[in-house]
Amino acid sequence: MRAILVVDMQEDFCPPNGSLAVEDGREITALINSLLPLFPVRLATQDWHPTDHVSFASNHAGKEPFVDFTTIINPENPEEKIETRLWPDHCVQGSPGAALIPELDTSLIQDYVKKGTHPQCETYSAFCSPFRKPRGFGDTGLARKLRDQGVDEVWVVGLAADYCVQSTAVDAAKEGFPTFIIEEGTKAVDPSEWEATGRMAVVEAGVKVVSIEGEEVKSIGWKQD
Ligand code: VGL
Ligand code: ZN
Repeated sequence: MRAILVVDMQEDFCPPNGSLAVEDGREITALINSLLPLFPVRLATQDWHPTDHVSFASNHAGKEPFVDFTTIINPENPEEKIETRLWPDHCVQGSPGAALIPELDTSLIQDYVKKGTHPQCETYSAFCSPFRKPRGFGDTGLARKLRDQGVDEVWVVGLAADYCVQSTAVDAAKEGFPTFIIEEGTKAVDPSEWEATGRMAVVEAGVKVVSIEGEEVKSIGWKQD
């Protein structure tokens, strides 16, 4: 059974008002809506942060969003530390910026996954935190949810290509699902970096990055009109 994960199509990631707007982020929505009916399992994710979230530059005196980093520590193993980028406040739980954009056809979405809810942990992936020693802190239950529904193939679209789409797709592949990203169904925070390194990292993890015009999408029944 095929699943589509629509990642973080939220106001804060979209122009014109998003605090962390991805250029042209809204423009992929029509394509996503047209893809949804091709998948029996259709889930949407939401970045869903408390106000004291560790990824907000505003919670670190003297630090700037986009350029500065902070260190997060695995609550289950203080020796594991990860440097993570700081952002403007975004996707605060229950705020207008955390809402899914109204253009997304949510009548076709069956279930929602919220991530980034732990104040001290950045979580780009819709599966779990980036900690690996041990792996699994902040498990959202997504892998289990997919398996319980008999999913055996995962397709990922949404925002942003170089952060949550990338991490979600890599984790889906690590969970053992054949995994695809549809290139035209995503946009990057930093498109040049995505071209230069992100796409390759994803492919190295076993994810197939495919074009809407390619054979793979044709084979699941998509027809251009
Ligand atoms: C994301 C930056 C911070 C994303 C989430 O959805 O790609 N990016 N939080
Ligand atoms: Zn976030």
